[in-house]
Amino acid sequence: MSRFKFSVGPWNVHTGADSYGPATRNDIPFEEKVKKFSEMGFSAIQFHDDDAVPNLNDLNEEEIRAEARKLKELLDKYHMAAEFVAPRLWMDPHTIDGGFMSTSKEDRDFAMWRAKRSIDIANELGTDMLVIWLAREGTLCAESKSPVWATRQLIEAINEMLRYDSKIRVVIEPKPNEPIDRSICGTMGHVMAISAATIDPSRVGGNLESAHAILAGLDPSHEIGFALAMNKLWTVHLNDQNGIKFDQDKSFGVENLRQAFNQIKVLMENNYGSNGEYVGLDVKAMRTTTDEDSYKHLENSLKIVKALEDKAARFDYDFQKKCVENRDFEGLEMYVMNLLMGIE
Ligand code: 3MF
Ligand code: MG
Ligand code: MG
Repeated sequence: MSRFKFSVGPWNVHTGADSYGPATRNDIPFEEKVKKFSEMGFSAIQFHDDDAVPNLNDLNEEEIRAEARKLKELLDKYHMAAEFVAPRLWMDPHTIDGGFMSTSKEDRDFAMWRAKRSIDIANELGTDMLVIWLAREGTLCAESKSPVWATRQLIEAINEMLRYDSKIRVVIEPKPNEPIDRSICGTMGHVMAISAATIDPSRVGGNLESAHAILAGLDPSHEIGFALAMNKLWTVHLNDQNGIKFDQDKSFGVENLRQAFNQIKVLMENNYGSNGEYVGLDVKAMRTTTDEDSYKHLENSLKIVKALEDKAARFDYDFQKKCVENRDFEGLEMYVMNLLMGIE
């Protein structure tokens, strides 16, 4: 049993297509995924706007709300909540050079239209969380836009979302690069600064993804801790990543076990989840994974989270205190290795 409630996005179960090759698995219908997620013990689903309402660009505002209401009925049928809605701003021809900080006014208006529709969908699905992953917000060519202007554009865009809906909470998912070269908002520190600069910092927080922290050269457990210290860790995307390269979204803990342990430990020490927060997974199956194993990476990640919860629950804080008093960090480190690996 876990102390956490878990959430997952439908994109976690995917066909295996990547930039270099086509699908290696069959597509699974959305309702089948929801049913399976609920059987696996997830309590909430994360949505992109067009996961929730496909083809929303072709619909008017009322039609979009009506489609979202139908989705809510489907979620209710499986006793699943919606955790958040995120505008998928990186796929559209309007956003090839970014959305909120595109140099084209028409593209910026399009991005804001999608953000507002995402808020409408969130309202219909019964969640107050809008996640923004700023995929293409930054520069491909360093001289193509001023980073000062781009940063202020982002703040103003968030202000407009906050003004549009007095209850919505904007949750930024920072990432230093990919697909954009130089991101404007790469770490939790950036998220806190952006939050503080908006008209309502109490409604702007963060979503820490383990892989994104590693891509920034940081330890995800410290990024989590930093956001927790600011009371701004409103969701997480647990996964793993082998060093600073393309975003891999590996199963949680399979590359960096000690960092994974420390992520769970810091979440537990700070009672993460006590205000209704979910532990979200953002993991991808490998290209070689078969159709039958389409959900294996999620099952594995859940098992690893739970195993690390057990390890963290056994962490001996008295021993740690003694080690710290004596500055015996060699001893403390080996204690952790023993806890994780059974070696003394
Ligand atoms: C990319 C991501 C995204 C976001 C998702 C929700 C596909 O690196 O992590 O997952 O998490 O779009 O904002
Ligand atoms: Mg990612
Ligand atoms: Mg993510």
